Amino acid sequence: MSMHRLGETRSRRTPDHLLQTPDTFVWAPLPGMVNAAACVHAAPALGAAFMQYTASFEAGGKLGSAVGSRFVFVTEGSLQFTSEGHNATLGIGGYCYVPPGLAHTITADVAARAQVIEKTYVALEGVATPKLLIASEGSIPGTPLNGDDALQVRALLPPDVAFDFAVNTMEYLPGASLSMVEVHVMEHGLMMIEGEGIYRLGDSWYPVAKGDFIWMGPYCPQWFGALGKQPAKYLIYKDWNRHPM
Ligand code: UGY
Ligand code: MN
Repeated sequence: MSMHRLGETRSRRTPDHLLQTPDTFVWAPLPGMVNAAACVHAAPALGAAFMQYTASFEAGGKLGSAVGSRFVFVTEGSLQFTSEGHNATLGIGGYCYVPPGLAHTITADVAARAQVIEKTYVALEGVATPKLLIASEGSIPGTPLNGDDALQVRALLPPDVAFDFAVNTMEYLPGASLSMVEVHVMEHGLMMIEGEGIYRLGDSWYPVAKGDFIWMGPYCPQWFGALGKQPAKYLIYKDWNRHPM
């Protein structure tokens, strides 16, 4: 590390957003983890109504049990998912939604990393809890956002009101941007998984790149424009399908 970088970081925390860059990640095992560690990016301590962490596994690593429902998206290596009657290998871009209370194990035969989202499930009267879902981002067709072919959205969970959150990927060709500054009640957890760009959060503009995490609280003004020569892509969580009252 060169001396002039000491004491500096792009990470920022304000009341309505967090930019957490990899140089500031601190790792610790969560209960039940074996040969694995978590960097917790979003949790109630931050003001978030969900939890998101990067799980880093050594070969032979394992997650502990989930708090509420769990969504896992593999970014490096591969993971083995097992529950009664189900066995699946999740490669890069592979993901699973595990309903609350479903006993399961998630293990790594090789070193791996994943984004993990956990949330206390909010039931809707007369609506059954979602079932286990295992899929891969590559099998989800992209939809242009607001008719802009340079910005493709992939909804990783089906449009079913049973799900109380959404997770999408958003892929921007270099130069593509959101067509508006969004200000909305939903909060976001966002992991940059490819490329780079500029994120506006509140009244600040941040250069961001693959590996950076962002939390946006309710009503945090937000806008992104992609830079660089490769597409920029992020994985984004939002609370969804539930009444704000
Ligand atoms: O779904 C969203 O709210 C998304 N368009 N937000 C964002 O990219 N910051
Ligand atoms: Mn948004």
